[in-house]
This record gives sequence, structure tokens and C-alpha cells, in this order.
Amino acid sequence: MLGIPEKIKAIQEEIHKTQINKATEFHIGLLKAKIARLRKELEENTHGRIVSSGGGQAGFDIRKTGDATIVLIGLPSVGKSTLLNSLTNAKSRIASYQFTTLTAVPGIMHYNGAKLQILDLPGIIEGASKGKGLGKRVLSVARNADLILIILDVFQPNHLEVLKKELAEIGIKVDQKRPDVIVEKTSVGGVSVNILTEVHITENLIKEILRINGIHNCRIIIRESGLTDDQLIDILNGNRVYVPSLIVLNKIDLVNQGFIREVQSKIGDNFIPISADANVNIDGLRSAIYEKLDFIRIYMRPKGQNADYDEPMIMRNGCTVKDLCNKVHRSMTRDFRFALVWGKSAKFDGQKVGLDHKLVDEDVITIVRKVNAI
Ligand SMILES: Nc1nc2c(ncn2[C@@H]2O[C@H](COP(=O)(O)OP(=O)(O)OP(=O)(O)O)[C@@H](O)[C@H]2O)c(=O)[nH]1
Ligand SMILES: [Mg+2]
Repeated sequence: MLGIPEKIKAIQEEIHKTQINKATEFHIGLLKAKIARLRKELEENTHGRIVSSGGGQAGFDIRKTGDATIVLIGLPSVGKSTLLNSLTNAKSRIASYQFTTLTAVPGIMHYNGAKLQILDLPGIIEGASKGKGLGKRVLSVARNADLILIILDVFQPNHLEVLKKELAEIGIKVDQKRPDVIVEKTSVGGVSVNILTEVHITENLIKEILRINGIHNCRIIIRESGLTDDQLIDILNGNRVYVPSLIVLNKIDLVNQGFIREVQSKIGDNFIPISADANVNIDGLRSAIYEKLDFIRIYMRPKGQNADYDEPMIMRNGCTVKDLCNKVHRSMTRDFRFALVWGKSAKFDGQKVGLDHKLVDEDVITIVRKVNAI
């Protein structure tokens, strides 16, 4: 019998041999779904083996703190530790040889009232997602981050491709939105497909892809316009995370403008040029990080008192009253009765809202707890 890697290879070869056209679209979609399913099985098997041999593939032992967690990802010696030290008051070890950093080193950056946790990490190399070096552990920290800073050395902009590939392979979708597809599993009734927009996939193929993933009864609601078979396969695979990123080009103190323009012609102009060592454009990077995190400020107003305008709660755009309660204290959600909201998200001053209410920048809120709550 064929092992999983051989099965994957056989299907890949079949895809390779098949001409892509309208007539083969369905067949290819099925094959891709089968490969995704086998890959997942393989990952789960490998994971089980590593854990049982005591290796452990979780990230490093770092607790998330602050309003957001930002990770520094790059190849060895590109200047990640130097950057951490210049953004925060941390003192991560710096040296001219590769693999100086061997664990996650945290620092805190204060900006516009926000407290941002920045994690310096070991350098990763090609093959990291398959377990080369400390790659898997580094990438699993990145999976839980709110923002990834992709750090490039000005002399090696081609690293960008390597890093993007490794992030993709570990299931991190960089700068992409989760497609708007809801799959509600049911116990009986077969598959009901609700397509509310234009998509690039037939109802038949949707059903078959669900079947390959072991889903025989469900309601699937698709609002993502232009949804493809690849996107659906990704969603069902379940281990994808969606993390925003910024590309940072370090060591620009060593080159001139002409050289930077050359880099631009290779990787586009969507990067932030800095020198961590010579302190060039570090403030620009700070502000770009803050902007990218898309924070909003919420002012808490204790019942019957004035709002605290000096120390807003720093929240992410799109957050709900529930997210806010969870951040203040766990008991707040448990004891929640209702909230009163003033500001742009309220229909009128002091609107009474529930946990699902979406907040916007500079809202003022009073949380009312249950009477007998302590
Ligand atoms: N000229 C110049 N050198 C830099 C800059 N940033 C870092 N370096 C140098 O590059 C070398 C590597 O810096 P590190 O900060 O240790 O690099 P790293 O990415 O943390 O390396 P690993 O921990 O091994 O992955 C050191 O010799 C630094 O002094 C910079 O902006 N300009
Ligand atoms: Mg380092």
C-alpha cells in the first residue's frame, strides 16, 4: 500500500498531466482537495510522533502581554535583535555570526498610549516550516502574532520569497482576509449550499470538496465574491491564520539611494527602509506599526461618574463590547448585564447595547453589571 507522501506525489503527478480547462476543472478541484486532506493527515501524524518522543513543537514559552504582539521574522543576521533593541528597552544579544538568537526575546514598545509587545526570534532558513533549525517553533509563534515584521537585509531582498513561502507552508496567510464562508455542521439533512454572490466554483464541486473533508451534513453560506476551489479547500483545512505584515528593509546605512531604487525594482516599493544600527527611520517604523494594527480608543465611564479621557482602552478596530469586557477582566463578561454607549457607534447618546455591539474609535462606554455580582 502507498504511504501518504507517495499518494500525494501520485496525485500531484496526475494534476501535472491534466490540461486545465473547463472540462477538467471539476476533476482538478477534487484532486487538490484530496492533496490538502492528505497533507493534513500527514501533519497530524508527524505532530503526534514528535510530541510522543518528547520533542514538542509548540512555540517558545512566552506569554502574550500588552495591546498587541508583533514578531520579527527574518533570516539569520539581518538585524532582528538590533531592531528589537532600538524599538524597545530590551537587550537582545547581537553578533556578526548567524544564529545568535536561540529563543524568543520580548521587549515592550510604548506608542500613542498603546503598549506593544515585540518578540525577537531566532533566524529562520529555507525549510523552516518543515522543521529545519528552530523553524517550526519560530513560525508557531508567528501564527499567534497580531503583526509580522518581515525583516530583510538590504543586500538580500530575495529573502522575501523564501520567507513568504515558509509562512505560507506553515498555514500563515499574510495580508489576506479570511474569505466570508460559513460552514454550519448539522447532524442530518445532507449539504445545503447557499451562494449569495458570484463565485468561481460550481455547487457540485463544493459538495464534493465537503465530502472529501468528511462533511456530509451541513449548511454552507458563501458571501465571498469570486470564491475559488483553493479558498474553500483552505477554509476546510482549518489550520489557516490570517496575519497582517510589514516588510522592513534593514541596513540602509550601508547603501545609497540608487541601490535602494534597485531593490525597489526587485520587490516593489511596499517596504519600510531603516537602519536599526544607525537609527535611521526607526520613528517612521514605529508609526507604521501603530497604523497597521488599526487601533481604536475606547473611554470607560464608570456608572454615575465622568469618562476617563486620559487612559483610553486600546482595542483593535472591529472589536465588540465583549472583546472589551474580556480585556478589562474576565469577570466583566460573566457579570455583564448591559452597556451604555456614547459616540459614533451609538444611534443616540447613552444607547443601551449588548455584548455583540461593535465599537468604534473614541466611543464612551459604561458597563452595567448584574446586581448581585461582586
Ligand atoms: N551596518 C549595519 N549593521 C547592522 C544593522 N543592523 C544590524 N547590523 C549588524 O548585523 C549583525 C547581525 O545583527 P543581529 O541583530 O544580531 O541579527 P539577527 O537578525 O538578530 O541575527 P540572528 O539572531 O542570528 O538571527 C550585527 O553585526 C549587527 O551589528 C544596520 O542597520 N546596519
Ligand atoms: Mg538575533
